[in-house]
Amino acid sequence: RQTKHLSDYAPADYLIDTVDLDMRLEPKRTVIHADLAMRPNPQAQADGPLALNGEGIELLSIAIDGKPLTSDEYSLTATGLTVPNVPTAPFVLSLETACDPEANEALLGLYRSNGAFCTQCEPEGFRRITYFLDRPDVLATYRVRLEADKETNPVLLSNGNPVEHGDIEGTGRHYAIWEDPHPKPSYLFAAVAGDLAKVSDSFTTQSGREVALNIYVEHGKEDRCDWAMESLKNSMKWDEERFGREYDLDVFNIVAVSDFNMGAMENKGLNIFNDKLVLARPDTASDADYAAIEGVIAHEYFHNWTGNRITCRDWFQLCLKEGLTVFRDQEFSADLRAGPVKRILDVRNLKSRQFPEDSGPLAHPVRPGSYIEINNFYTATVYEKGAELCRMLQTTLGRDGFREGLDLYFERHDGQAVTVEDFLAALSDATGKDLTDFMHWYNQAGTPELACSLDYDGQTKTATLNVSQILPATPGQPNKQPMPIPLRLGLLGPNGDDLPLTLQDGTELGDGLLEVTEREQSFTFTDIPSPPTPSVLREFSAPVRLTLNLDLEQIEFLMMHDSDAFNRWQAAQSYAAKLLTDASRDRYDPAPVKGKGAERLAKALALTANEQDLAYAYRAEMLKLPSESDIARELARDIDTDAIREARETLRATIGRTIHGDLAGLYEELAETGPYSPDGISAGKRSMRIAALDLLAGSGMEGELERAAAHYRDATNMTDAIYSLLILAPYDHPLRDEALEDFYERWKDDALVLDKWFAVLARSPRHDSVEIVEGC
Ligand code: BAL
Ligand code: ZN
Repeated sequence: RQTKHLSDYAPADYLIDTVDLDMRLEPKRTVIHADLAMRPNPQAQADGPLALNGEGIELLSIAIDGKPLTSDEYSLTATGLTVPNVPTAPFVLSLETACDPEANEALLGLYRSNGAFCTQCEPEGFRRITYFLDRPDVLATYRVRLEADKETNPVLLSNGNPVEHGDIEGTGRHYAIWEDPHPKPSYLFAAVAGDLAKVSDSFTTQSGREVALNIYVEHGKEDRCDWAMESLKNSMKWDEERFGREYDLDVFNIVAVSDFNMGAMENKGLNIFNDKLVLARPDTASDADYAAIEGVIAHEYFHNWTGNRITCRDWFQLCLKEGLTVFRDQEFSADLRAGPVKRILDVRNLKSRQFPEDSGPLAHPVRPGSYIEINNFYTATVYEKGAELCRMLQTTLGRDGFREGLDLYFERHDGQAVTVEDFLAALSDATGKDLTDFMHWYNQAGTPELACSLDYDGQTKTATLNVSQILPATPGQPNKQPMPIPLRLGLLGPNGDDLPLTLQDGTELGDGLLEVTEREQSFTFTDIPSPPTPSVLREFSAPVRLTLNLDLEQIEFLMMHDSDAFNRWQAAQSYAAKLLTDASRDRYDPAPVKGKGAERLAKALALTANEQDLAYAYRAEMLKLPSESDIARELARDIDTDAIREARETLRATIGRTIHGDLAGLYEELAETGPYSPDGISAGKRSMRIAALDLLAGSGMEGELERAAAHYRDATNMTDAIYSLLILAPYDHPLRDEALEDFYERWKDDALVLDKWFAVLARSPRHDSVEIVEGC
């Protein structure tokens, strides 16, 4: 395979305006007839051969404008079909091809999942269905006729709106015709056929159009679709309210299948999901599953505008749709649940998955300049860092400016395949903000380090924040340009309140937002009566590694007073991380995790946990210690995993014992009373109660393991069951064996739920996990 370069991009020589597909579905030999209305691309000099992509398919016939081509009028290879001479005027290319869905184990193109026909075409799967210009900048409208055995495939679905269906007399077969009026690239094509159950609802758009909503699942799973449906309706409403985006077809279909390479896929009007991201019932899915379903349903739905209506010119621009759509789904979940908690979870995810990618041998820019295999670029950098770039743009332009920019982007580029430059140009043109240097964020790999320090001058009553950005070398990029970094700052006065921020030139920073643009930069604030405590990178305003030397007392102060919820949580994490790294650097030293510092941390946590004004979900996050891998990352080298584990267990015990009364009180107070509800507030209460339970169990005090076991036994939902099981799993105790066995016996016939049991064992530090799995 050859390396592809962004700089080599050239428009396609030919365009395809309409696609008429007739798919005769058979498990072992599906025959597909395609009529492609083509013409030379006026943007290219198209007097050369027509070269189409194709893989793993058999060509049965080929004709141009109804005239069959002889074998010397075209040539075939393992990856495509070339026709040297085609008309210069518009023409119809007719192709008949065959493929074997049952033998298709790549799960790309047309394949079988649990007896149903299913497709996956992103990024380059359509070429396994027919010969095609399988690239995202060739947009066509599609008319699709599906034909299959009626008994085994009563459901026949494709993109767009249904226009016709009927039986084919005397054959036991039937057909359905779908039309998608919106031009789309081939990667958004989808077809599904099978014997599936349907759960239906409807949504009325802001302009009063009625949209039929359907979720198709395996028979017997209909009672697990309510949450996905509710999430879909919430997504449709939110996108109208927040971004003015309305749905544009008469029907929106979701199909859940068990064999699926990606989590889900945004095919126009026919999203296909891995069933674990659709199916949920209180006894089978945890709150985290509910939140994931909500987020992914939203993500795929939001692609309808960011990805489908406006798509990518080429696969180098993948972040254009993925980063922006992840950003949109993050904002959606933050609006529906405790916002700061969503931010905390997203940053945790970024730091644990994307930062290592960005500092390792596979580091690549959010928009790569070259690739060998595009399938390897569905990465945390493209998705999660890509979302952070959109967030920085929103922070820099302000929420209203960002919305105006997006409005212009949608208006200007609807129905087009565009680039990151087009996106930034729309944001810039709408707001007047020069975003030229922002392209560095898209083109330069690696996580910038932002080294900050604060100097206070008692004479002039000024405080100066010194910032330097260090841009580490990454493969192929030894030297880098400084990045524009939105840096949100607060300075806390002695009572913990934010001080007004006035720069030396008189500029008042109401929102504390600084724009760092140079390698080294200083910002001096006036009228600062006494040395302040700095709260830097509030809301995690840029995806950077911050270094700022604060002592434990300052960190504790932030932990108690910071008005920025993210940094307040960050302070609690930093405090615990400092104790844990001190205890596990070189060799295990219990002093830091048993001593005064640990007790102070415990007491500060108890105060926060009891703060009634804070959301339960947020208080729960405050109570959670950094994970063992967080500490390993913090230590960076000479990692002793046993020492880290021991340090963490000891700190957990110290906290559990020091604030035992508070934790036990909270645990009792939050006992579930009503029926299960997956909403953010109810989930937050459960999360808080489980966080308390975890510290109580970790205390090693009498009766606490029994409390965890009772929590498991009394659980009326999966959240309580699985988290108490997770708490019990490391202990060598009959209560743990009982709970594990009970869970297995209850769920051994439900693959999705049993996966959770395996995950509990996999996460347990005990050495007998493999034996247990082998024994079942
Ligand atoms: N486009 C691939 C699946 C997703 O990111 O939505
Ligand atoms: Zn996506």
